[in-house]
Amino acid sequence: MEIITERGSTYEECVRKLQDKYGRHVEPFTRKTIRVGGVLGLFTREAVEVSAIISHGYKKPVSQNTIPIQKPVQKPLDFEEEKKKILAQAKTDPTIQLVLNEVRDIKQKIESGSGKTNQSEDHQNILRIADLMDMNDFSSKFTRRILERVRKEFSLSDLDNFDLLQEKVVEWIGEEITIYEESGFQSRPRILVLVGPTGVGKTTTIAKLAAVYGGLSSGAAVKAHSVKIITIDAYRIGAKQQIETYGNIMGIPVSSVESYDELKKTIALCSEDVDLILIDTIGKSPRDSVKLAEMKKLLSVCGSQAEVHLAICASTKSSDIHEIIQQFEPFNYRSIVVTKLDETIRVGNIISALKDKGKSISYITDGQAVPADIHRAGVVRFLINLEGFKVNRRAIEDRFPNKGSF
Ligand SMILES: Nc1nc2c(ncn2[C@@H]2O[C@H](COP(=O)(O)OP(=O)(O)OP(=O)(O)O)[C@@H](O)[C@H]2O)c(=O)[nH]1
Ligand SMILES: [Mg+2]
Repeated sequence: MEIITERGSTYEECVRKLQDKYGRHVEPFTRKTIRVGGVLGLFTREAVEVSAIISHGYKKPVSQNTIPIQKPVQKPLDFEEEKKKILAQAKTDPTIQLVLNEVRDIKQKIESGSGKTNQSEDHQNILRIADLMDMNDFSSKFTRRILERVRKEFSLSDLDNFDLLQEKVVEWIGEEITIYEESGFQSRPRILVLVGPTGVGKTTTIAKLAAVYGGLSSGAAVKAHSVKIITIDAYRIGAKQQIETYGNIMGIPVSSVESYDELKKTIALCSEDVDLILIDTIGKSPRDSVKLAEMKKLLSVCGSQAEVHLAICASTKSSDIHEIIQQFEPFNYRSIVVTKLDETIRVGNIISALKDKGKSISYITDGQAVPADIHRAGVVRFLINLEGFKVNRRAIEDRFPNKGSF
């Protein structure tokens, strides 16, 4: 007696195959459902495996005289061939490529320990730091980098000193923040354009900048310049009035333009007597690529000298920040204005995303008051906002001196 197994798409197919091979000497006795084919466990199919007993009386048919009866036998499953087909398809099919990339990412994450830490091996204080980073919404990639640095640069005895450890970590987080180097008023007029998604505070920020650079802000140690505001947001009800109201109160001229030619003419007309032109734009969804392209075309009149800044709200979730950064890339923006910092207590998401994308921060805004609630970006401001970390303010101020605040 011999036990053999046969695989096929259905139970009937397996039995037919067995009978073709062994005739009446075969007796199926178990069946089970299995999964076959696929790549990395994906795209597998269900199949059946049947085990059967071959009785003693079975002899291999060797006669050359017998003419085998040609039955319409289904081609047996060739699993190797199936696998090759799927792999070949995977190379050209974008959906399969996407899934495979995600599987690779997940695999990498699992292999590298999810970004947090290896719970069983790490020092207690490293785990505490990992939790604090998590609490502040830092990305797992960012946290992993900081923890690797801790493991590399801290001896076991130093790790016991939690105050020292957190002080260093705060400093290292600060090193990951890039502050925009303002070029100032070298070219005249300086043209500063603010783009960004809807409702992030662009118009309010333009008004704040106008007041600060126009010398209207009492606390700001900034020389008074002659400023002009141009808005290309002429279509939306209320948008024009909003910026004109600010302009009227501050005594700063505001022009509203609708086309490339109008913008060109307006810039040319005021170029002689204005130090700074601030351009407010229409809030755009990062998904609306057609409208973004139209606006880009209109703004191209400002030339490559124009400083474009992208406004992003501090509480935007990480995946959206990545999308915004990417979709506004065609504007060649130089830096990011982080708005509404007052509306969130967690800044890890924005710090991580900007580090990932290699972007600097130019200004931050932290309230609705014009012009009080705008500041030149500084590392310290982000660090003192960190939740749960004991921050030695004097030490970080020494380490990251402010380059002329307002
Ligand atoms: N809390 C807080 N609110 C702000 C800040 N900046 C602006 N705002 C408020 O956010 C709202 C939208 O501000 P806008 O300046 O109109 O935003 P916008 O980006 O120009 O909007 P759109 O032109 O519609 O795209 C207003 O109520 C502002 O007062 C800030 O830093 N903190
Ligand atoms: Mg606006």
